Amino acid sequence: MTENPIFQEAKNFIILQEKEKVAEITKKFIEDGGDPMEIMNKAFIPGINEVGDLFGRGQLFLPELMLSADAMLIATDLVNGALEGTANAQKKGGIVVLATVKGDVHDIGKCIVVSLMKANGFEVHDLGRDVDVDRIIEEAVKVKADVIGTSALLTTTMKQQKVLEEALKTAGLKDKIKTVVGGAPVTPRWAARIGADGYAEDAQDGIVKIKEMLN
Ligand code: B12
Repeated sequence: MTENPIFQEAKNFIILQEKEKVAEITKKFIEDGGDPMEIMNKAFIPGINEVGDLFGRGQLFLPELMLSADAMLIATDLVNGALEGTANAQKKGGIVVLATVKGDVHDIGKCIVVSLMKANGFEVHDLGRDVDVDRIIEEAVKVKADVIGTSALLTTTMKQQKVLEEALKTAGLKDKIKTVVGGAPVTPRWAARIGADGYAEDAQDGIVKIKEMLN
């Protein structure tokens, strides 16, 4: 089956930093009954990943990266809004605290995870980005979280996920609260090495892993 050409078009709008066109195409796709996660996974994420590759190779610079990120945030807001509309409050998925780790402002992926988890019936406490490990643990204890999920997009900030594991052990909470780690540079090997309970490749995988942990 050939892929819907709208995905290539939407991907290009992210790369070309076309904010209005991103908004238009996303709204139209959703209004026409399209699955919001499909346009996210098939168009916007590949688009922003390509921007990241171009930036990494020095073929695109920070101001352009920031404009593409703005376009991506518009898409994410629209997709997340549509996902929240599908939330099924009857399914009880467990209590999850989510944050992007300290020193890291990348939160597009984490926000997608937040919305998809809410849509799947989880009680989500989103602490935002650049969040200290102590703050994460404090909130997890306060809300009696089953799971802490952290996102890290920089090789330098991934280490905060290890700091979290160590702090949970020191506080005697390691066997009480499960952890799941994500973010582009994070791997299953890293998760195993630091003693995290799970690794998620994307938001959907995160839901699957957390459900497995809680069963
Ligand atoms: C957009 C972007 C930005 C935006 C972020 C805007 C925002 N509000 O998030 C801006 C412009 C601010 C930015 C800044 C910087 N960035 Co930047 N950025 C990116 C870019 C292009 C895309 C990231 C993204 O949003 N991806 C899309 C989302 C959907 O994917 P994701 O985050 O991986 O999330 C998915 C999964 O990983 C998973 N997931 C993620 N987290 C979690 C958590 C849980 C619990 C679960 C279950 C799942 C899960 O689910 C998500 C959905 O499927 C990446 C390139 C890349 N390929 O990652 C570079 C990249 C991460 N940035 C990079 C750099 C260097 C920077 C800067 C240092 C640049 C600078 N010189 O200032 C600063 C750092 C600022 C800081 N202190 O954090 C480098 C990092 C290199 C490295 N080795 O660490 C990258 C890889 C680009 C590159 N190729 O060089 N950036």
